[in-house]
Amino acid sequence: MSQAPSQPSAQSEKHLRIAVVGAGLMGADHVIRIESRIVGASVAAIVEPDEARAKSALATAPGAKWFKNIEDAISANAMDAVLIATPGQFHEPVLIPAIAAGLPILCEKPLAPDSEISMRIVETEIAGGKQLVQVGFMRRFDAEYMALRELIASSSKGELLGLHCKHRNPSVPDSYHNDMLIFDSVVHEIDVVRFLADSPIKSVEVKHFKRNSKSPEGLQEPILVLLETESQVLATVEMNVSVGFGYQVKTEAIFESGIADIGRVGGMEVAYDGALTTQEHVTFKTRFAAAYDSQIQRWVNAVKRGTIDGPSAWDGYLAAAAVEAGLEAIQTGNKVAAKYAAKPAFYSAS
Ligand code: ISE
Repeated sequence: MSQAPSQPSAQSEKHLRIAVVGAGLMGADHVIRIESRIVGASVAAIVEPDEARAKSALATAPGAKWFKNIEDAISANAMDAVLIATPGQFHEPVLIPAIAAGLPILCEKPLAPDSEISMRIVETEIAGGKQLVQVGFMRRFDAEYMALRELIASSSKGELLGLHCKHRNPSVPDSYHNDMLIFDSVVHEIDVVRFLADSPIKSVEVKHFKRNSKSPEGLQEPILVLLETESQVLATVEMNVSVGFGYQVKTEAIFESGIADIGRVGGMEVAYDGALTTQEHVTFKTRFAAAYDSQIQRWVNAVKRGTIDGPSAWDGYLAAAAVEAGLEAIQTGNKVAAKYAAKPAFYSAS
């Protein structure tokens, strides 16, 4: 019997009006992304107290209105969903009113600076009775990370034994300090190692390589971070933020009967004058551009279905709790066990 083609629901046809909160480096990039590459959504509001930043973002989103704070944007009913792209310490004051208003939210990593604030966000979401928050751990949307996750889950090369992660930035601003190595940068590995190994981070230990004299004053790096999962997978993380030459994120997975390598991306290869050169990324904005696109498109589609499609507020809490262990580890030199609250039943399906 032939079936009539299924009609797109009114929900899926709906155009999503997004408020982007924070028009700094990441927020400005997301505004351009939503306006030029995301289907079914546009930027309806820029929430940014700084006028110069707001104006420059508005120039790339002509249909958007400018608000200085989230409360004004909510009162004006300016959006259907919120993308928070401010630094982590400014997330809670935006998340709480947005959750209270029942708005779906994509919140850039980290969810919050520590586990206590993250737990408050989790509790607010639970009190509202609906999962509204997705955390922007974009690596989970990178095609190679996804393929590696599938390879690990298939057990086709045997059990996963360990991971070697390399996270290199060309440089960091003078405002970047030692703790940021953990809560701003290694937090990505904290989430993605748990995602790949499908097991929570059990402990964190930090060692220092010989200091790079090119690092900003006071910054003790590169560092070697050892993450051990509850399933006993050991991950080594080289966190190196003054490499100068480019931006690299690579992972090698060690299996019982094989090795897999991801992140050997690069641009055009040129053979010339006795040398083979490949263009390297210099920023996460290009290295993970496709992952950001996919993350936001899938989030937009999920919001229209009334759900999320990616790491939850609970994943954000778990990362914050492991970051705390990492901060103690970098400050004391000890191996520190991560402490987690019990998972609320509210998140049991995710
Ligand atoms: C930055 O905040 C990011 O999230 C980047 O992905 C990371 O590579 C960088 O180290 C962080 O500072």
